[in-house]
Amino acid sequence: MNDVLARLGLSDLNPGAWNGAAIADGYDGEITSENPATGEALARVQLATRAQYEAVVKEAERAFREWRMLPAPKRGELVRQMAEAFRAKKEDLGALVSLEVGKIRAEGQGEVQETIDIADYAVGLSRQLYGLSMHSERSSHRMYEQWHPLGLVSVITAFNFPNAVWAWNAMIAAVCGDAVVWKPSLKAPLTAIATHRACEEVLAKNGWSGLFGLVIGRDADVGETMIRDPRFPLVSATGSTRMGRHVGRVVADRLGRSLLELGGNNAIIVEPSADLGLALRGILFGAVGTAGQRCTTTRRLFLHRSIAADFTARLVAAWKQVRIGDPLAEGTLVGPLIDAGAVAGFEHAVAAAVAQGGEVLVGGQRVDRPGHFVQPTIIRARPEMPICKEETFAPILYVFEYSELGEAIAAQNDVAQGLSSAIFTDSFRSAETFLSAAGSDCGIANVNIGTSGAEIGGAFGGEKETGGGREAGSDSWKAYMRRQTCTLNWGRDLPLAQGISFDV
Ligand code: UN1
Repeated sequence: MNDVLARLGLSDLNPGAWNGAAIADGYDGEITSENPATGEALARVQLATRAQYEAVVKEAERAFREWRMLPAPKRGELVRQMAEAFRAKKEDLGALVSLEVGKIRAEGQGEVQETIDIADYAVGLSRQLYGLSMHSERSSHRMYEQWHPLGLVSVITAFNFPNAVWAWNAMIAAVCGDAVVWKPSLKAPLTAIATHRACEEVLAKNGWSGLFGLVIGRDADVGETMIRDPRFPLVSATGSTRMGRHVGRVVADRLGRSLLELGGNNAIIVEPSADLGLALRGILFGAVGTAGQRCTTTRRLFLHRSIAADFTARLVAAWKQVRIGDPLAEGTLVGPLIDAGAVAGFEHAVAAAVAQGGEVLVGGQRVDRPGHFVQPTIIRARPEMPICKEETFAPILYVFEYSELGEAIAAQNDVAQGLSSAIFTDSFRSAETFLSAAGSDCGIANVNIGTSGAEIGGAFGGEKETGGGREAGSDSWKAYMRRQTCTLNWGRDLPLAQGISFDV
């Protein structure tokens, strides 16, 4: 077994249900986690049964009843220790992310750094869960609102951020006083177990357990049970729009809350005034980074007609230099896609683009080596082509020309998704137009920065089919708490609001 896995406490065969310790009571088949760069098996995981799911949730309920009464800054102290644990394990955990989902070393390490950042952020937040106080219209009355822990939070994550997206939710939920049950992607179960264990060591050292449950199981079984389970007032799900639409419906039907972070179809507009060197770097990281498998990946590029030909040639030259290969090797910029299905999705999209009138300028092929590698691809296209309106989780960039900024913004917005967007310009007027209410309709809008790689301090998420949820920084914490409006009468009368008199 790989040393990294062993150091993180993983075995050849790992249980799939955890709440503190593993819950060893049968299993429902097993899966093998493979390295997408080589196709080699890393380790196996036993899938959780419904009985194990039940045990994990029961334990989370028990933990919640105590955790919610621990003062928030004390909860923050445990999260501070978790941040320290992630710092100590950053190298190994980042390497495991690279091994399991194929991120290059810098991005695997960067993902764990994102977890450390949100944990640090949550520590400070634990002293800032502020409610407002209002002036009552009644004399000798005081009115204010307070935020209480919400309860059990279910977190469903995708393969592409197998560590940080859980942390966005769990670190915030923990300081808010909630217990969390995590259902990770079956494509990244080992990272989930290692992440869970890092936090559990901290909890155990402090005499706590049960706060973070982990259930690795099938969508149709454990996943369905979880989203229907009324013990979860909040379901936070990251993944495809198709998945989110289903989760949203099911949770809405029981009047639960869902926090959805779904597909993106992110665009960059490049104006003639832009610093084109800067734009090139932003587009390269956005379109090629993580092999095009971020929800913030740049998928569409609008180039002003006056710069399109020259700038496209520069892009193509840069794309040709990108080193594809072993994600952990020095100098690699592009690792593999997650699996054979993703490669088929890439090939389908390239074929569809060509059939719809697109022209492949560079890339377009799978790479002939073991693992699931494809070439970063640029396709000259028209924004209205149906394939350009879809999110394909692969490094394909569709390039368009435009004449007027208004036309580019309208076309950028003319897709179902609304996650991230950017403009490269040195024109103050263009930047402000892009950021105005009539500008980008996305949850994230950047100027002279690409679409991906957001910091945790801002609220992360998007509009339309992206699902409307906001995670990570700003006031996203409010989704994990329940608001209570309290009015106190310290007088000797009972005046009624709205001046109503109601006496016998
Ligand atoms: C995702 O792809 O689901 O902004 C999250 C970014 C990262 C998070 C991406 N900080 O690209």
